[in-house]
Amino acid sequence: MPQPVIYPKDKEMIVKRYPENPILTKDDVPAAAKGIYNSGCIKTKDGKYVMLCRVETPSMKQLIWPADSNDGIHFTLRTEPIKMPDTKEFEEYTSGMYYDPRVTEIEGKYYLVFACHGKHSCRLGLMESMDMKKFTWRNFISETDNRNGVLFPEKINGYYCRLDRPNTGDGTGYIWVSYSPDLVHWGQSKVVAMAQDEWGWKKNGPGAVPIRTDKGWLVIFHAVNVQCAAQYVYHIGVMLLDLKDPSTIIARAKAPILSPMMDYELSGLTYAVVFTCGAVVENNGEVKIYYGGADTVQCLATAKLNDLVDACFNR
Ligand code: BMA
Repeated sequence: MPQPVIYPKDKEMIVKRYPENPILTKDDVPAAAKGIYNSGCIKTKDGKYVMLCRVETPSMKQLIWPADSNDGIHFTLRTEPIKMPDTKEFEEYTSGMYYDPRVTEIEGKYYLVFACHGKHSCRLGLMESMDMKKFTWRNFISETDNRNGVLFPEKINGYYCRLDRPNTGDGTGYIWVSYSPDLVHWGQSKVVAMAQDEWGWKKNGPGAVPIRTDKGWLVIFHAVNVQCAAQYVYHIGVMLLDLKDPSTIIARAKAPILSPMMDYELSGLTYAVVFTCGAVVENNGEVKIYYGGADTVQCLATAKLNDLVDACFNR
């Protein structure tokens, strides 16, 4: 039996929480809300940040509500959430629950992938935008019982490529990859990463938009371990996927890079959750990781891109 890894102190906290976390709370929403969390975020072509906030209403519906920022830290919510289509098809598959949006820029256009929940469980929906101001619905991109969809920022071998997390029959779920020529038809699906033995984790799923590095696609993901009394705890981890074949893991950190520890991560609508849907890489190599705390508040942490890549091999 191999000995457990002993981590040196300097590897302990490569991710630094923003000292004034949370950066958004329900009080920042211009309407009654129970929480604001698990928001996607992108730095747009003009250097501004747009966050797509998951806002939970008092009746536990979920809205996607854009917010703007000049510095990636201080965000102001717009006056209204994104309007979803008023169609029979939408009514059939959703019940006012749209959540965990990820936003990817591909060839100058922005694409939003998010969970759409309704009487048939949960599917992935796709919207697009040229300017992050006007959003247009495109289509559903998965069957039922699939969440955490995220598009890669470029085509791979000529195809759009997405990670997601279909549920399995036994209550676990893990990361898969699929390809599409047109963002309508999807296939060539393969398993990417099952739950990790070392952590005894129950399930995992994609988080932020994959980041291209010279060592592979850096994926910042979430993973769940189960404590006593069947309590799920959500952590954040990192792995590197092959640039040309993202179903191949090059390296995966053996320990989480962020685990719930602060009050705002431990206590809220759900106990002990850190959950990311977005990250922004700055020119100086800093990565801003946006994450939800306890399914209640929106938080920020930062790390150096090199440290995150290094953690995949050494943590
Ligand atoms: C997952 C997702 C997330 C949520 C997490 C913890 O299954 O639904 O939106 O943050 O559970 O409750």
